Amino acid sequence: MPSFNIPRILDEDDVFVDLVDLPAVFPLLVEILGYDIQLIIAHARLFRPASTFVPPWHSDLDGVGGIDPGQNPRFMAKIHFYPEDLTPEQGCLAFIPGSHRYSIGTPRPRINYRQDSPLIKKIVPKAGDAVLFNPHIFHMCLDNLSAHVRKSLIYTYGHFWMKNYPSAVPTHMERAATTHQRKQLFGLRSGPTGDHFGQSLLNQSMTKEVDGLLESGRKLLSKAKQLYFIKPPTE
Ligand SMILES: O=C(O)CCC(=O)C(=O)O
Repeated sequence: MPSFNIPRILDEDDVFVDLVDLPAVFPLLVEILGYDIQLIIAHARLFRPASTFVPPWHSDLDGVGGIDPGQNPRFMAKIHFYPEDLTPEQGCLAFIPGSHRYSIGTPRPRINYRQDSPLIKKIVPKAGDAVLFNPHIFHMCLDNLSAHVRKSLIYTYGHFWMKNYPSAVPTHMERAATTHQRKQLFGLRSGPTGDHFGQSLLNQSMTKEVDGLLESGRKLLSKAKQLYFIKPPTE
C-alpha cells in the first residue's frame, strides 16, 4: 500500500489532542464553521514514494445528500499539518482554485495533474505548515516521485449534528476532553438539555473566550486574504 493511515492518533499521544484546538488555527475554524463546531476525523498519514492514491481532482463531499456544499462554504473544513519540509515532488497537495463553488455532482475536471497548469495550485509546505481548505474544492495529492515518505496529520471539522468518525473520539475521554471546548469537539453534549442542533460553544459560559476566538479568527482571515489574494499594486 503506498499510503497508510494511523487512525486513532488521539489515543497515541497528547500532542495530537492538543492539535485539535491549536490557538493559531482554531479561531479560523470557529470563524468558518461557527459555534457548533465538532471534530469529524483525525488521522496521521504516511505516503510512500508511489503514484497518487487518491482520485484525481475529487471533492470529499461528492456523496453528500440533502445539501449542496458548493453553495455552503461553511459546511466542513479540513487541515493537513506537515511535520517536515516537502519537496515539490514529494506528494504535495494541489487544488483547482474556485472549484469549491461548483455544485455537487459537477464532473471531475480532466486536467492532467502531471503537467503544470495555471488552473492548478500546488502547495509545497515547510515543516510546521498547516493547509486549511474546504474539502468540497477539487483537490488531490500528486505523485510522490521523491525517495522519501511524506508524513502528514489530517483533521476534518464539521458541525455538532454530523456523525463523527471513531478516529475523532478519544478512548479515554476524561484525559483528552479537559475543557468544554474539547468536550464539544469530541462529540459530548454540554448538558442533559443539550441537543444535536442546539449545541454551541456559547452555551457553555464561554462567551468571552469565544468572542476572543472570533476576533483573532477574523484578523487571521484578513491577513491571509491580504497575503494570498490581494495582489500588491504594480508600479
Ligand atoms: O494528501 C493527501 O494525503 C490526500 C489529499 C486528499 O485527497 C484529501 O485529503 O482528501
